[in-house]
Amino acid sequence: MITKYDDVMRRAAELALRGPRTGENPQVGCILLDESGTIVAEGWHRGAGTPHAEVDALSKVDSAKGLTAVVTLEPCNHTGRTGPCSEALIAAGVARVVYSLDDPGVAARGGAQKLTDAGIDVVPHILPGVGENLVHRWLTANRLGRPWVTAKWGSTLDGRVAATDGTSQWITSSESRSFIHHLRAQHDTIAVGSGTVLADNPSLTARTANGDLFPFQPLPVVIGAREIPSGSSLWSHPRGVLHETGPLDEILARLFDIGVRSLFLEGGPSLLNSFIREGLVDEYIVCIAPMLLGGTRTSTGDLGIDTLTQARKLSIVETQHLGGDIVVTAREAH
Ligand code: AOF
Ligand code: ZN
Repeated sequence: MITKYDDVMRRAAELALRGPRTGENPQVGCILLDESGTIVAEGWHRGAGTPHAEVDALSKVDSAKGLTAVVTLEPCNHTGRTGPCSEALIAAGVARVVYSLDDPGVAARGGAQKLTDAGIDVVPHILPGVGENLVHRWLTANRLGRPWVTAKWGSTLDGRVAATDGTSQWITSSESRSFIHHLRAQHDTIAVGSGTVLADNPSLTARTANGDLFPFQPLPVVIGAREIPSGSSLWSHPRGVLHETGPLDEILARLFDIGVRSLFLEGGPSLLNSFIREGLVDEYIVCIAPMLLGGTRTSTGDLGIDTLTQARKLSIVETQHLGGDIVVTAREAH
């Protein structure tokens, strides 16, 4: 169904993207309309502890009496780090609240009911796919009680990640690598196996093409029993480094408990394999280079799958051409 709020909701979703994709809170956008449907204020959420999108938009008008608020997420109904948006909207005197996605949070939900009880006209579920898509990672992480996991690798067209002698720099194009650095900066954490730290001495920073650090750096997490050597580049990472051992699901649950909502998994192959085997990967980013290597160094090993009916079925959500490579983004359906 097409409604008169669709375009404004799309604009609200664009505003939401101005906020950080990382951290504990969802990206939310809010627009205030006057009676003629003209935009009078735009707001968005800038991350946990800062004003919510609705409060940000309300702060930009002298009076919100009679206005319509268009929000990507149902206004919250709880006092967390900030006060309830439902009450802020009621106190400001808005006439109508239009939103896309219901807030699934046990504490936060109920804003729509509170607004309705206060006599405000509430229009829910406008372009629900837009609101859902915006916070898909946040919804998944909260539902599963573990961070959203994006696994990335670069391989040849025949699925090899290194030559037989182990050489692997560089299979993918510089454009693909620069895309990967942007992706790193969109995750709370970046994980590698302890063997990879020994083999590659990675710095795990998110950098521009000329080596400058992005403003946001994900926290490096090393997983596995081997010690991080004293000479490791990770010791000079601006965020420090976390070293975790034990079952992967327990590590992820611990990370969730300290506020981690997304993890970028960079390898190596055995850690990647374990994550996939245990069904702990939500999204795959695979950079495929126009090259053939043959040999035994394949992107994944034994996934515990014996027959085709047990295959992990994914859906491709995006494909891009980057500097001669094809970059495929695929998701697990869960
Ligand atoms: C909204 N507008 O812009 C956001 C909402 O601890 P707090 O106060 O920051 O609250 C975080 C929760 O509030 C979060 O889990 C989600 O349910 C909701 N986020 N709600 O009305 C916003 N960011
Ligand atoms: Zn709120």
